[in-house]
Amino acid sequence: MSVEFADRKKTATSLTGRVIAAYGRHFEVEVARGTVYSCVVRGKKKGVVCGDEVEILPAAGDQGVIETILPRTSLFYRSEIFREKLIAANATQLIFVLAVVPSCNLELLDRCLIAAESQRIRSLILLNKIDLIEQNEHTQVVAHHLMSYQELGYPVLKISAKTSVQPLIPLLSGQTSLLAGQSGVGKSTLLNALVPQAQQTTAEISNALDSGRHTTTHVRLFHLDADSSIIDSPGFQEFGLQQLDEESLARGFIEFRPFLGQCKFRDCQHIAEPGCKLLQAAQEGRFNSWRVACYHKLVKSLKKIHPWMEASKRA
Ligand SMILES: Nc1nc2c(ncn2[C@@H]2O[C@H](COP(=O)(O)OP(=O)(O)OP(=O)(O)O)[C@@H](O)[C@H]2O)c(=O)[nH]1
Ligand SMILES: [Mg+2]
Ligand SMILES: [Zn+2]
Repeated sequence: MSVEFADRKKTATSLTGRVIAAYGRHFEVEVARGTVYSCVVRGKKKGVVCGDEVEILPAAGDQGVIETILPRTSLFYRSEIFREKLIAANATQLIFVLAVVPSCNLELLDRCLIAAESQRIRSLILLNKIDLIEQNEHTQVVAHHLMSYQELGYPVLKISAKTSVQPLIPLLSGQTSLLAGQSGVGKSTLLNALVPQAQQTTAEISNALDSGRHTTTHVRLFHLDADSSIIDSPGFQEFGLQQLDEESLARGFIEFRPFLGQCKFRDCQHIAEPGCKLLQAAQEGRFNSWRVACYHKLVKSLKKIHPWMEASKRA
């Protein structure tokens, strides 16, 4: 995605900072550790997101105006047909959090891994609330299933945020990590255990609905040390990938990559085409069948979006 209004000239009085919180049209921008400006964006332009490096023009007191978004190294976002939701910029690592309760949605996991791959963000899978696993047979199956992701190269960690986050700490060093996942899986609880002064609000899940209560409503970044930070984000129930074309979608499945570009037809979608090397590899049992099924479901769900639709999503 292009960075908007990056053409503005830097003025002598402008400051460079990082967006540490995004509240709709208001943003907190940290220009030095502990020095935070409350900012709006100049004009009607939008698209500023937590984690963005920006140039601001200070105004009265601790107020400021965001003038420029500096180039991003990554942008993690989801996109449904009529709506795009930017989540965080410049994250280097996605921590996809699942939990014993509420029940895991594994399609969300695949979708988030694909979105992260498309932005060259590395991913870590974290199964939380492991203290409850004895009571839950379904998650015992899921935990076993997650080991296949470890074989693909994604680290899988099983922890209890309520007991100890110690195993997670070495994996955060030098990274800007983004906590993402369904509501109620314990993202903010993990955050509070890692950054006790954060005091993010957490809430009991609804057992009746088997879901969280959407407690976190805004994206916010916290420092772990001089080189590492971590971002808490609101839980989601769905994760659209309309921003991706068929090729990026296939590349999002890392195990498919060695077979891409070798099919008989250059525009092969790997559904039922003759001479498809990916389908041949699938038939030879080289992939997990549910990943192939997930790819087919996603590629068929991609809708052709007209340019006017794309523009209206961001207006
Ligand atoms: N038993 C147990 N409960 C946990 C653990 N981690 C979190 N919880 C509980 O799970 C509930 C939801 O936790 P939150 O941290 O609010 O979940 P969240 O992912 O931030 O949810 P949203 O902000 O809605 O996206 C709270 O009642 C937590 O106390 C854990 O490791 N074990
Ligand atoms: Mg939360
Ligand atoms: Zn093919």
